[in-house]
Amino acid sequence: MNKNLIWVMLASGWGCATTGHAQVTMVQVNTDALGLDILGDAANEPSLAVDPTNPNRMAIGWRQFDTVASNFRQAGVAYTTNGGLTWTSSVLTPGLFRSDPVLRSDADGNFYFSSLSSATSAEMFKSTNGGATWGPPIYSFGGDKQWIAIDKTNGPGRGNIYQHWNVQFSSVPNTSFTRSTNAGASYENPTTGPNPSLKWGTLDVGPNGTLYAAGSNLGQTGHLFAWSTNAQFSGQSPTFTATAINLGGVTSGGRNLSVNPAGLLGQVSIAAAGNGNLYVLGSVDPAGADPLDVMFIRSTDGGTNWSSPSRVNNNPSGDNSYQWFGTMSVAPNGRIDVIWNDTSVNASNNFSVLKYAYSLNDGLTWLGQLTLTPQFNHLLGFPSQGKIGDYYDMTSDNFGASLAFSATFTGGQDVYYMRINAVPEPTSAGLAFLSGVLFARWRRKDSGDRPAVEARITSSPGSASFPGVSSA
Ligand SMILES: [Ca+2]
Ligand SMILES: [Ca+2]
Ligand SMILES: [Ca+2]
Repeated sequence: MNKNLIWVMLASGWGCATTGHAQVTMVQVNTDALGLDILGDAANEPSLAVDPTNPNRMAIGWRQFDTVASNFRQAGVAYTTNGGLTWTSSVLTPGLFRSDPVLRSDADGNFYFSSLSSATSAEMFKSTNGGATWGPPIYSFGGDKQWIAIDKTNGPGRGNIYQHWNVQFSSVPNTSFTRSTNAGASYENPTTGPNPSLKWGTLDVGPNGTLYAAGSNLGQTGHLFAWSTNAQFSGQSPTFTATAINLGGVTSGGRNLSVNPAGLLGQVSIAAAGNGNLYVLGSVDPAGADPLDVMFIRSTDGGTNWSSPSRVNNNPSGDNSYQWFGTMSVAPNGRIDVIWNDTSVNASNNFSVLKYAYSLNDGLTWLGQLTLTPQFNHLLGFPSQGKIGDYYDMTSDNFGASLAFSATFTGGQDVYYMRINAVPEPTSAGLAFLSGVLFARWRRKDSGDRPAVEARITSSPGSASFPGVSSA
């Protein structure tokens, strides 16, 4: 077994009716060539790209500090060809300061790596071989905090790369948006972007090619949702419409000394589901004593109307605990995955565990609430910058999720890949892959509250058996 495969665990056993289930594999990514931890470094703010044509191929980028005694950092990068069991790591443009990685794939399996090359401008790297090698940096304007999305539809915008950033930190004054319509060969002169402008947010592309964005407003007094229906058309200059949304709290800043002193407590995640639903989620400070919760809203009409905010974490409301770095991704089958760091493990809020919840009904209710890691001291191992980055990143598929996150299990800040194999509640329809067995479970129409019908498919390379359907 590879040395950096540090654990496999069952968050709870199959058959438990109340707490949900997940099988977890966790592997450290920022290691030496033997897969061993490097002492005295720091690695944080990871992002990952998954090849949709071969999900065993992934790349993760992060901020690599070779010594915690300095704020100098490079673009750490690693790739896997075996579903994350082993990773090969290096840095892009060795010796040059880089920060704020954001990685995404296009529909054909090319990877893109957005990187700040100074405080105020961004460059993009492209890999056509699953992250094994990367092309030269391509100037893409930008600024802190940039995010990217790539059109994976079969529509006119297929392959378009969109980049948005905080207008307050722009390399070109009063702009916040650019795109590439030539597969990353070049980026267009930047434009205004959403107005009002948003920050600390993310982007996604809907099934009809519409580009969506969500984030905090510039004053951090609320949140904004924005969309562009014409960014997909290369002959048109992208225009946006922006509107206020209520996420049930504000993006927090400046009051985080026990959690992430110099950093965010979370960006705003937006996801456009395959059925056209829009979901927005973030770790926000709600009214009242509770300092932070993971809050969620949805729109089923393309963003015209939004639900009331709902709280994803289910600890008692009003507890003095932080549910931070809330991150969401949606599977093609519609399952919504959410992870966050949770400080409710002690009263001082200086340790976190990684928690996981998921929804099988388009965000109406949340299952799981599973603890996926041991607790770790999130204040440990800061480089000369008092934070463990500003975000995590996750991509979902029909069987689970691939997560890139940072934690301090070794005593320093390190970046990990985690595979979360979701096992659905026995009373809910869904698919799960567990120990070589594919489980399909659904509720019989006449079964009332009794357990669901279950089918199990056991497969090995080159063969599969389907033993049929039985009542569980
Ligand atoms: Ca280390
Ligand atoms: Ca509060
Ligand atoms: Ca809370």
